[in-house]
Amino acid sequence: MTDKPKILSVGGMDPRVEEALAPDFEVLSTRAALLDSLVNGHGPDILALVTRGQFPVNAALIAALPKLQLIANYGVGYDTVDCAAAAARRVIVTHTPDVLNDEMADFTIGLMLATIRQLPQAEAYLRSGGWEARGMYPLTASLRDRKIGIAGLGRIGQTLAQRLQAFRRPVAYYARTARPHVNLQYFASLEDLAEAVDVLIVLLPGGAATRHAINAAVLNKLGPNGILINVARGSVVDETALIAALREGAILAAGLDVFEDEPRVPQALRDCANAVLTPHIGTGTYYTRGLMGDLVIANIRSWFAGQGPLTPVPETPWPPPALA
Ligand code: 8YV
Repeated sequence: MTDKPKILSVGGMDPRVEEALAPDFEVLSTRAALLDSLVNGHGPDILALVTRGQFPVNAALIAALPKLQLIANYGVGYDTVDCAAAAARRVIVTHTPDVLNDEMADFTIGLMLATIRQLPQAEAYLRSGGWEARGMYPLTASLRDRKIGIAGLGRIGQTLAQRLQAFRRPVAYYARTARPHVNLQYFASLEDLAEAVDVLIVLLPGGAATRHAINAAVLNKLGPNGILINVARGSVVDETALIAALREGAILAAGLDVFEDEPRVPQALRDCANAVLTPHIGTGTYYTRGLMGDLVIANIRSWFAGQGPLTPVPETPWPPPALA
């Protein structure tokens, strides 16, 4: 027995986070398969939960933890956490904003250039002996004659937009409302943005409100010369429509770091030679995952020191609104 506060860790948390918490907390670590037995055994004692978004923290799980006070999400996107259920119980949800903006902006530019210039395909050509056997790699598309659109101009989108200035290409954006201090062309509709640009970079948050926001109509507007880059959430893009668009040439190419049913990526998408596919590695560096882990730990420590959360999500503000 221990009197340390109990924390439930779901979905393969960064071990560094669990190790850092271990001296002061009893960390019950689980993957989905063991969750039921852990919740049955410890549910009434669990005060906090850490998650990295690979397993849903839904209303049923929140209900099974009657003393839950805090859900600390290791990631800026928290679409797998049912924030409405948390808010109804006055459970605070935290995430890891800002510390990953630079990494995500760097990665997005890398994926965009790799997709436009076909870097993975060209490398595979060399490795397989194609250069010697068949000669120079075919010419590719260029960023030089393209206009770039950003769908979603939050923290990462704004950091990316700053980086893109160095590329001396026009940049436009879509957001639900125009950002007052942003000096970029604004579109109030995704279809209109897609029609106006040649590269469409998706940075919209996941969740019900944005599910399949990038659909066949948007892809058709992007057009046969268009390139789609998605580093946000797989749910934002209608993957079936995207596969059809890639196959039929309705768009030119796609660079994808996120997928609808991770880690499962449809064979039909893997078969698309005009897609560059990476396994959700946008923030996946020692440096940035370290900063994200530090922020998860700092939120938990601050909370249990009675000082409130450091980075709560807007749906569970701190201090909480007065009860009606
Ligand atoms: C993941 C992410 O959280 O921050 C986000 O929203 O998608 C990523 O950083 C990361 O893969 C940890 O699982």
